Amino acid sequence: MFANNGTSVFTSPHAGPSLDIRDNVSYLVSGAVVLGFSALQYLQARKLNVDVPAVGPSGWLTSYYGALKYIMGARAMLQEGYEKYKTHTFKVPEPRRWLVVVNTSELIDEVRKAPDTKLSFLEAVRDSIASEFTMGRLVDSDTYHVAVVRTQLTRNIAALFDGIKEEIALGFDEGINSSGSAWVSRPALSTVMQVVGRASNRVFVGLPVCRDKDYLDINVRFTIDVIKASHIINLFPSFMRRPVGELLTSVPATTRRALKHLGPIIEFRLRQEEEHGHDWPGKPNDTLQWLIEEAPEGEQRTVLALTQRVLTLNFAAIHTSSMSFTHALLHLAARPEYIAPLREEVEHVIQSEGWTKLAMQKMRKADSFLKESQRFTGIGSLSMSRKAIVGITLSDGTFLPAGTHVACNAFAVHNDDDNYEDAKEFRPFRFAEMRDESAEEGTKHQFVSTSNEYLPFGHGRHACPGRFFAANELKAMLAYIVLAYDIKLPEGSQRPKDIEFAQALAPDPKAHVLFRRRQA
Ligand code: HEM
Ligand SMILES: *[C@@H]1O[C@H](CO)[C@@H](O)[C@H](O)[C@H]1NC(C)=O
Ligand SMILES: *[C@@H]1O[C@H](CO)[C@@H](O)[C@H](O)[C@H]1NC(C)=O
Ligand SMILES: CC(=O)N[C@H]1CO[C@H](CO)[C@@H](O)[C@@H]1O
Repeated sequence: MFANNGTSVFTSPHAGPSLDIRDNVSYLVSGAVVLGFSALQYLQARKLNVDVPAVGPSGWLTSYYGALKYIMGARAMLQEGYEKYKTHTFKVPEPRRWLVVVNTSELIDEVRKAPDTKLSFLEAVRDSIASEFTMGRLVDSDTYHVAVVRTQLTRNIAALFDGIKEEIALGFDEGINSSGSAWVSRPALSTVMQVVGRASNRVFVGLPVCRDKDYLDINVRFTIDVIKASHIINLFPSFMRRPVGELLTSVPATTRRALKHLGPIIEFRLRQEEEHGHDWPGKPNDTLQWLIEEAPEGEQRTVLALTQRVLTLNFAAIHTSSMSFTHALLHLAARPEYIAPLREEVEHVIQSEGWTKLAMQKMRKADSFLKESQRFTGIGSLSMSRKAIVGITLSDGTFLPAGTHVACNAFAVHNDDDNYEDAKEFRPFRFAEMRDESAEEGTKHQFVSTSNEYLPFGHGRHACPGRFFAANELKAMLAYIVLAYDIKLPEGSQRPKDIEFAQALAPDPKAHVLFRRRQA
């Protein structure tokens, strides 16, 4: 049906002035075809039903109204399910499918412990972001970067800390760009995103590219490209997804832009290794280098594969860390009484330890502040999304047919008074207080520790491998801000309402914070 018009259905957006009636007709025809296909996809996906109570309307058609409600207010529906079906598993209507949500601690354990051959992390990712076509086949088929983040990156945080700190200080100073004692108003999220982008890429790819505006812009954009692309790709049946991904999304163009920056660097490093062997002189200490060294021989050791893998790391790191930090920054600006105790701790620790990883470890109040912020306003209301590969029966008797998506009710678990005293209150130092109780509690309530009651980084086998890096980076950011700046919200305003979109909870991207060089 596309044949008579060749590829012009796809390429005509770039064809410029030659747009004519025929193009318009082909737009209409292809639009109708897409609609037809996507309607089929949607209706079929909903046919896979799980026999547990539903939150919201559960009729085959009315559940689509439920899905709309879910997109605009997932937290309320997740809380409703949590309260209504105390010990039960329940389901909520995502636009494309029913999502089964488990509540009890035992069931969270079951999800955490289930092998990937039964409840698959990767298959859930594939269904949500179409990774084969967005991250690329090479990254999708071999996720060795996860091990590189877990081991090499985590082990080298101390060695790389000076660079991280330098990037954070320069990033904030340039982004805030205040002079004298004047307050300046800056958009919180985009200011933070620049800092996170620079600091993360200092350890991903090093200087000077980690400061390149275009390179940073590409990496910030890539995440958005991928999410948008996945919505488009997922409208189509499997056999059309590759061409759709290539022709109708901006992922290929963004990847090409990234290749311009990383291509020459990767080529140089591959050549050095060929000529001088494994320990070539001047070999950098960064994630790209570890990725090169760990890459299986063959197509993974190519410029394209390595570039796509660096983009994938940025996908996992930048928006997550930036949104998490912005949530915390807005909490702090709204509650200036917590600036003094944080400052006192940071000054004290830096005085004895300098700007080091060890110092970050000793900043318990800062650690607690960031942890509480993620408990109170995590960036996702769900955690540990998995897809059942085979039919499995949970210990509460729930049968999940093969293909079912299941997740844990992070938001509700975090807001349960049984799990946290006065759970509905933001108490920034609650974890520091718990840690002071005993040595065991001391490790249990660190920012990076996960549990059935603390799910922002997931829990178990797939718990975020980047969280050790993220915790150090975010703490250094918080420490730098309180040491170098005074902050507050614009006069007379409150912490802007967070933005909910399905399970995502983002700080308002328009929210501004006022900064000035620290006065006292
Ligand atoms: C505050 C910032 C971050 C948050 C809230 C976060 C959260 C998460 C969550 C919830 C998961 C899925 C866990 C599961 O389903 O069990 C995950 C996985 C992952 N994260 Fe993070 N993350 C953050 C920062 C980072 C950073 C900085 C990196 C890289 C340096 C990173 C790399 C990854 C990777 C590679 C995975 C996939 C793990 C796997 O395939 O097993 N994340 N993250
Ligand atoms: C890289 O870091 C390790 C420690 O993690 C250190 O031993 C090594 O000397 C560093 N190499 C370079 C080139 O800085
Ligand atoms: C920083 O502020 C000064 C004036 O206060 C302005 O001239 C300059 O363009 C700003 N720099 C950036 C990068 O925005
Ligand atoms: C809010 C709520 O009722 N949560 C329940 C989730 O399931 C556990 C285990 O059955 C209950 O103890 C919680 O009360």
